[in-house]
Amino acid sequence: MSSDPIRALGLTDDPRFVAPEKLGGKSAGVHDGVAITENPATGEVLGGVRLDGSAALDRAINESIEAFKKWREVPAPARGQVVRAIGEEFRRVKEPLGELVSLEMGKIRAEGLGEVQETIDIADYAVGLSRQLPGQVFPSERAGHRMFEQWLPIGPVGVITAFNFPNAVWGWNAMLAAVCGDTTIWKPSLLTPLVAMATNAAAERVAAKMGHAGVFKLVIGTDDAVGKPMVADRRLPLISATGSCRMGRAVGQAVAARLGRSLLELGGNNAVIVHSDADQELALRSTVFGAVGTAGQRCTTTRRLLLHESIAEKFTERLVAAYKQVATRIGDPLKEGTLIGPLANAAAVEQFLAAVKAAKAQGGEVLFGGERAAPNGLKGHFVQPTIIRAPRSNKLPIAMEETFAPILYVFTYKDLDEAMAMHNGVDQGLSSAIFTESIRASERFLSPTGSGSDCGIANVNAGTSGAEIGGAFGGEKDTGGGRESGSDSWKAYMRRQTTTINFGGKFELAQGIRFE
Ligand code: UN1
Repeated sequence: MSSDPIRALGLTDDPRFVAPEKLGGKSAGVHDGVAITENPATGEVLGGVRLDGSAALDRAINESIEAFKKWREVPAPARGQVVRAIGEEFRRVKEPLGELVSLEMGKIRAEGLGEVQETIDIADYAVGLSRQLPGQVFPSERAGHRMFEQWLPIGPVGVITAFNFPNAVWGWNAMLAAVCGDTTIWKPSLLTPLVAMATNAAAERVAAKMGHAGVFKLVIGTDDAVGKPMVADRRLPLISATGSCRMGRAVGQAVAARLGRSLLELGGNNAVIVHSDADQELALRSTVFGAVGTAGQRCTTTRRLLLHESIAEKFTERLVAAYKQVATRIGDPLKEGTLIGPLANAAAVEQFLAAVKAAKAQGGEVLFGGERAAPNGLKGHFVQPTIIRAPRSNKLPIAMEETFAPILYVFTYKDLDEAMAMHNGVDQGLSSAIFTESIRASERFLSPTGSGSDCGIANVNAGTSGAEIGGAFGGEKDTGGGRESGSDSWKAYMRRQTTTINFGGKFELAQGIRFE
């Protein structure tokens, strides 16, 4: 680590920050209105953050509305220049911020830096978008009429994010919202408040310097004190939430009850199909990264592996050999050479162990891992990357669930119809991949009839995780249907207005109606 990122990012000067020595020896969690955050690799307390309550939320919403009224008056390309400067600021702090992501969340350094890069990328994307935000023009059926649509700022946006991408998922939302003319109010995970503070401060510092204070607000609090009232608040026309299906169901219902709009990016249960004719080396490397990268804590993590029966045995052997290699590289995420960091907290380890136990009880066979790990005696929340082979019947109910840990369930199929049925036979629909050299298998997977992959993301010869920002990101079914990041995801942050102008001056009705 180059330096102490908490200090380098100025967090020790933030009035909300409580130094570790002032926490009276308490461990991670919420105590007396303070969220204590730890390094999941060592269990060492990093500091505390004083929590906001519902009154602070209310104040933040009022201030955000005031900021919104001014921000929407700024021409979109000028808003883009502010986002451009924010992107530059993230370039400047990329190293300490990426290291803080590793320190507080536990992903390895390369991925921590990669996450900040994802925010920089979306900022760049948003700058270009600030000169577009294009509406369409339609031919009017009435003489002397012109019809078109325009996209307008929608208002302050509530953003709820998970611990696993504590910087970039805010970036996807906040950078697009900003060029769209919206302000954001961010409620981050209480497992990663320091990353949130540093991230929001970087954006707000730049915006304020350019005369636009208040565009980026951060409210750190519990679900009860902040999350629930935020979601229910009619002053926030859009709530964008990332997290578990359970959380999303609650958010979606609460927002729908007030007829608000929600953008949900929820759990995945992503599968890789390796067909008989696959490039096995490519499939292997992509599967290992997809399954053990970020210690299995991405919503895009590969959780199920569907192998054609003709290659299943050999491929599984190679996979186990690869896991043996990567398992020697579990450790401190900030240390050079580490490939697998810790899980988020003790509860995540318990969930991992419970899933392994359930899999065994259901006839699953642990081919590798399945236990806690303690690399170099580190006291953090480490587990072994784990491969579990489903029984011959392919019935393994635990594999229908998303366990946020590096467990890969392996199944075998006879033909592509069976593979597709297994592939689509889960509740979630985020990301998917097939490895094949055949155009038939690939087209079966991507079939334009919709009978192929039922996910929001479907890749051929590329794994399930690690999407670029340029495409729309999100999924179907219990994944929630939302799309963030690239393509036309920006439309979620604006309201559409269909406009007809009668420039001919004659009274004329559509559908040929006469009303004389
Ligand atoms: C998430 O896990 O919530 O595609 C986001 C990926 C990353 C984003 C993951 N670009 O794996």
